[in-house]
Amino acid sequence: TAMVSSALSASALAADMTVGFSQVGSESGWRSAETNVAKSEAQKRGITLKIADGQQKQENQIKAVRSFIAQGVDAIFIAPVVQTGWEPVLEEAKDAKIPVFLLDRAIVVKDKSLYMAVVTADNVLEGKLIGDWLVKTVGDKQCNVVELQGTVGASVAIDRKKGFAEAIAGHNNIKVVRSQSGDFTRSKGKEVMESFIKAENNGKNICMVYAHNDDMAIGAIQAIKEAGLKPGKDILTGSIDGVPDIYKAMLAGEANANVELTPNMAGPAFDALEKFKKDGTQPPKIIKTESKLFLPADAQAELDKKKNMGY
Ligand code: GYE
Repeated sequence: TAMVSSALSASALAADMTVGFSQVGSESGWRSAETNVAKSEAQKRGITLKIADGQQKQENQIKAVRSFIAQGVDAIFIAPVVQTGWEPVLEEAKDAKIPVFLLDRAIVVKDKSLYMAVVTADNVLEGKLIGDWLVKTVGDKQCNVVELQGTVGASVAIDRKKGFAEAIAGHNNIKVVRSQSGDFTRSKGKEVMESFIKAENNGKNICMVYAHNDDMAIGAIQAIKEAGLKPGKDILTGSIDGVPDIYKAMLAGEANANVELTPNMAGPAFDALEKFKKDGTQPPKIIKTESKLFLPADAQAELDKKKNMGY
């Protein structure tokens, strides 16, 4: 009977759990897919998930976390818009003994015990994979790159910039001539790309656009077309996420390289949380998701794969 009752209480635990999720917003297709997957992963497990949309503002996210603490949730998930400024609210969660999991972006804190684990890709590697691809693709040719950065202060933007820079370092024919934030959105990506094109001889001085996410790349592709140039040919593209539209652009010959990022960040966090609640198992501090480069030849298969992934 002891075994039966402990098995019962373990499953009852998951079913009774409420998790508060402070989401960044809905700035990108990937982000919306992440939200959708979080909902279905919670439902699958019988966990009640409360989602607060931070609308890309840290102050909104901090308010949401405080409200989750006040409601006495069993755990808090945060996709932190920027990497700094989280200590005070995380101290409050710690005092309330509520475990915190970070999803898809990291934070900078002295005291690592302020969160249980972060589920994230190696974002430096993502940037490096695109940079390595470019080095191989252009060979000795001169190549001026324009870079569309993600949200200023976001760990993923900092890391993706770093990885790309590392890959092209020492290749003096490749140079980042302009770099600016497009805030991870399609509209900002397009707008900033338009200004890059104007500043670089109507785009004729640009060999490649490196975008920290696909949505900005898709905006950039639009800007390139409107300037009378051919995306994917006159100006190469490389970006990160793997949203369906980037594979469609690849199939149309308008995008060249992509690193896929799973939108399932909540699943591994729920797994770790359930284990922790059951017998106190501490998860690894970093729960790493896979990063892989995809080229146009893979685009159709990738597009098909996306059907059941929250897009
Ligand atoms: O790549 C981008 C989103 O933090 C990993 O945020 C996430 C990034 C993702 O807006 O599309």
